[in-house]
Amino acid sequence: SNIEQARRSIQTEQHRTTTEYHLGLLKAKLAKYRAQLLEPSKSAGAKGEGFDVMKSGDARVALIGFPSVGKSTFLSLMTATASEAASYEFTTLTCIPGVIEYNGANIQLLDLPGIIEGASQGKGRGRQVIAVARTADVVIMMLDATKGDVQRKLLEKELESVGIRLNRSKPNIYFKPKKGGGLSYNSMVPLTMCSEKLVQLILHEYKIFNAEVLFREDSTPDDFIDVIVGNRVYMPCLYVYNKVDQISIEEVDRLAHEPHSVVISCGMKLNLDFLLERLWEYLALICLYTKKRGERPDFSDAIIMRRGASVEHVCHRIHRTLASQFKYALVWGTSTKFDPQRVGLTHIMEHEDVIQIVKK
Ligand SMILES: Nc1nc2c(ncn2[C@@H]2O[C@H](COP(=O)(O)OP(=O)(O)OP(=O)(O)O)[C@@H](O)[C@H]2O)c(=O)[nH]1
Ligand SMILES: [Mg+2]
Repeated sequence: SNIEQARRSIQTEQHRTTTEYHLGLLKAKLAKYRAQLLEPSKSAGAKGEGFDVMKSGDARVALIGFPSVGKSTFLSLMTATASEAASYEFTTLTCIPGVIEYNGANIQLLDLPGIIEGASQGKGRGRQVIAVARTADVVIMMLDATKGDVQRKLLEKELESVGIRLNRSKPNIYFKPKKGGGLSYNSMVPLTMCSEKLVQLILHEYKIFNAEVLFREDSTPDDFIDVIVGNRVYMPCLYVYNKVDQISIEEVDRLAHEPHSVVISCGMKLNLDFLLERLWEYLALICLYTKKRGERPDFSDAIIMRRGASVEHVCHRIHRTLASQFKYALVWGTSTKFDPQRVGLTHIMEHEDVIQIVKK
């Protein structure tokens, strides 16, 4: 009957919510346990926290992948650095930096040892590799196209478990622990996954009894845990399927259509230009050119900045005292309506804009 049906659906719903609820708590516990695991142990051998490679250039890209997928072959192809490549696994044992020059920018590319399942728990050199990955602006996850997308899922899990979030933005939750006053819980949208009770229990798990919480989107318990635990990194990632010379055209087509994916063959030098174009997008860099009054812009020497940089950022880049002497700037390019346009310090620059700064 209808009543029977309704009752059943309510029961299912109740079952679903309690299950979600327990799962939420369990996840909070697990996240706490993992965080403890990751804390550098005070005992011997704790010093190898990463491979000490100096950051250089305008951005850093880390090559992560299983052994023998072609990471070193790729580095040797794209940069002037040679990194030994061989058909046996674990050829690379340390971090080898190279530089890709693209659009006038120097992009540091790091070849790393292959990682294996369990890397996040310290298997192989996993921890060191992951420590380096956390310092990158973009991760290239290199995958063996002949192995389908199994490798991708495994590595995603490894990185996920150490707090690296790929191609996701930071949860839009305001969270502030307080000295007293209990829990203040608010949301700007209807929440379907985080009830006040669950939020409270998760916080108790972290011994937080006084806090201000404001959900600005319909977040999951996992998102909320991420915000409490902190130290998560949100990182753009390109999944690069190498060795497509070894698979069928249909399979190439399928892999190429996956989100954030690029297919290449280092062996046959296929699609490498396209990969660079995508990498540039993911790096979110812009090139700016400066111009002196009455002179032509200096197109030989680009200033490389992050997307979203303002005129003030540009001033700081040119000279530390320039912003304080700033009167106005003239900008030519896609960020302005007129060519040139007079702008102030807060104006946001765009790729290939030309700027002339006028001092007081
Ligand atoms: N068929 C084919 N083989 C490739 C391609 N790219 C690399 N290889 C081969 O794959 C093997 C492994 O390459 P490496 O560059 O050493 O791999 P790696 O990822 O650096 O490996 P580890 O350092 O052990 O982690 C070598 O024998 C390469 O010649 C490709 O596009 N196609
Ligand atoms: Mg290698």
